[in-house]
Amino acid sequence: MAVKYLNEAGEAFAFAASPVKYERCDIGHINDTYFVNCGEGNPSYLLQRVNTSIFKDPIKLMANIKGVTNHVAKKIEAAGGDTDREVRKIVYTKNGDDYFVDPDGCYWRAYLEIHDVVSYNSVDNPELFYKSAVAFGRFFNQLSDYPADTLYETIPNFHNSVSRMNDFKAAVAEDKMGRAAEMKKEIEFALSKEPQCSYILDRLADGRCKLCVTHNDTKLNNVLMDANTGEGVCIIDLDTVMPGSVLYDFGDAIRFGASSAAEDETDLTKVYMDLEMFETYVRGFVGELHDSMTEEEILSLPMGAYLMTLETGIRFLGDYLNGDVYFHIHYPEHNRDRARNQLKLIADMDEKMPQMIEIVKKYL
Ligand code: GN1
Ligand code: MG
Repeated sequence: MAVKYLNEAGEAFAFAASPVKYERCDIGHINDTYFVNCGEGNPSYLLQRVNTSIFKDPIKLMANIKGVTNHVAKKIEAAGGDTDREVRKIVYTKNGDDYFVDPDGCYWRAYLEIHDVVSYNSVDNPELFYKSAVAFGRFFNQLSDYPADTLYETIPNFHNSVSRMNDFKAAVAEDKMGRAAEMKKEIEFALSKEPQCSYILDRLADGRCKLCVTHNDTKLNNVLMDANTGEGVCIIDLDTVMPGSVLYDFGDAIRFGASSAAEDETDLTKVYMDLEMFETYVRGFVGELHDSMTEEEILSLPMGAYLMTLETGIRFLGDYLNGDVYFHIHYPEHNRDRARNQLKLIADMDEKMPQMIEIVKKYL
């Protein structure tokens, strides 16, 4: 069922023509997203209702996105690229605003849709995964001179694994839905990883790792790839661009794309860290960023992958315990299954950590 005021929102934006069809996109876990068709011969668009229980200040959120996309567009222009294709292009309302507020107070925004691209929820082709690593590395480079202090923190402590663990412990203690007993084994396993949680924060605090502008949500499906050549075209989902560590961006990409299975695969025998994919990503990512990364950052890449997986695992599990209030779910036990999947990946990385470290050493 379409969300309320979808049509009103569609009419509010300065599209080339009135929308003729809306199609819901079910990939993201947070916002409500629609593809907007404006009829034969017209561009198509993406219309999103922002989840303001998560992004509390949508005006500042859009200010971030405007700043970041303008900055990236200048880099693309300077390189002779296509700014309609290689960066998200904000579409303004007929009043010239970058968002529309519906009568219920919900915030909507729109982007120009990009054609002849695909995005993947999983890949088994190392070459494609390599290209996604190059694309995220390039994006990171494009933002390396972005004034980080002008960025609003859209979700405070987003990749602070220590505070994520504390939130998880609170969810376990509260056990709002009475689901903790069923998840006892998983909860104990997750809690046993608490000592590792400060690994990145410790290194940011003493300067072994640097604070940079990062994307913070580098899932494979957040890079649009050319449908013919497979080259990375555009990095999307800029809601969490904030100061962070390169380990966050590397780590999140690995937990999603170097896993042998989808994030919600329930047959856990199919879920493991694919070391060939891991190395492929290291090659692409470090290849782009070698000059801007410290030796400690390169050596810490495996722990980046480990902590981003742990974080996502305890966020899914915490949300299951809290009654599924954060992530969109497609069936009642979806968060439980996602959590089990991420924790299986952690258990596998516990075994493969020595090999992961050997791999990154080759790229120092
Ligand atoms: C959410 O909405 P989406 O799918 O881009 C989440 C990420 C998680 C991811 C897990 C703002 O991202 O942090 O890693 O789900 N985004 C937010 O798939 O919480
Ligand atoms: Mg997102």
